[in-house]
Amino acid sequence: MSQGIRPVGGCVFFAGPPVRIVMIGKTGVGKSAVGNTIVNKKAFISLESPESVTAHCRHAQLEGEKREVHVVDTPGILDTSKSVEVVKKEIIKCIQMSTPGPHVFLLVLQIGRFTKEEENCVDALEKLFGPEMSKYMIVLFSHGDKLTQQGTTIFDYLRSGHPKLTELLNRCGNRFHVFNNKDKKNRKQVAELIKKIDEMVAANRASYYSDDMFEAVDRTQRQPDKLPDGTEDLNVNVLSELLQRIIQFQATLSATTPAPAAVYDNKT
Ligand SMILES: Nc1nc2c(ncn2[C@@H]2O[C@H](COP(=O)(O)OP(=O)(O)OP(=O)(O)O)[C@@H](O)[C@H]2O)c(=O)[nH]1
Ligand SMILES: [Mg+2]
Repeated sequence: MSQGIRPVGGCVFFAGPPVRIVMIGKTGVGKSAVGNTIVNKKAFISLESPESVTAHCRHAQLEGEKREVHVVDTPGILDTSKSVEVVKKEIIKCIQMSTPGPHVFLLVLQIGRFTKEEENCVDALEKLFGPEMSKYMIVLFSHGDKLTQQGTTIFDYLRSGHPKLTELLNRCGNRFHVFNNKDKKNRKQVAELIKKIDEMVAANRASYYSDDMFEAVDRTQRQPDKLPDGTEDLNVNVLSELLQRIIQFQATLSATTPAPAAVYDNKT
């Protein structure tokens, strides 16, 4: 076997540089479960609940592997019910926990569920994190077991799916992956995800995601004791830029897609 490659749980897990993953998605889609599957332990609380389970960003790391894989779990910021203040605090924490910047944003969608907010979420997320963000996004479908139960494939699901879902995938460079978070022993699904992340990172010239605001927040937030709130040292301009971005982000999420233009009969 070549150096740096070794079998894990019956599959091949590639050694390589550290990878930082940030999970994004609506409440209840399975973000924390995806994080647990990646780090191979119960690092994040994952529960069936109509309420938000994850209230604050958390970090966990894959252990016992040659490769450093960091995961940042976030609350459901795609829910428009979250206040600007809550989103602000969590975005600051998320930036700090993924410093100097994430290699990938995993946009978690649940098989069988696609909401209005999710339709607009790439545009919205670009307003929040910056226009380059979609180059660093991979769509991660949770509940892959539903496909197996229905005897169908992800390709059938996407073909027969909402046109807006196809559009969303296009915006993310058609990068997607499926997880069955109930199949804990399946490390192959994780190895395949890491491979897709590596391919995307290579296409992004080995860089991680950052932008001016990200860097500004990161610079002032390096000290771990700043975690609980973390806004006190932020430059007023950076804070006001962040607030503006969150307002635009939420407005885009809740915007309804314009109906096709009405056809007027001008014969009268
Ligand atoms: N069958 C099945 N259930 C899943 C899968 N992924 C997640 N779930 C379940 O979905 C429910 C919600 O999962 P969470 O991980 O808590 O979802 P979340 O997105 O972190 O939710 P919030 O923290 O509230 O935003 C839990 O009961 C999970 O067990 C999956 O792949 N298959
Ligand atoms: Mg959660």
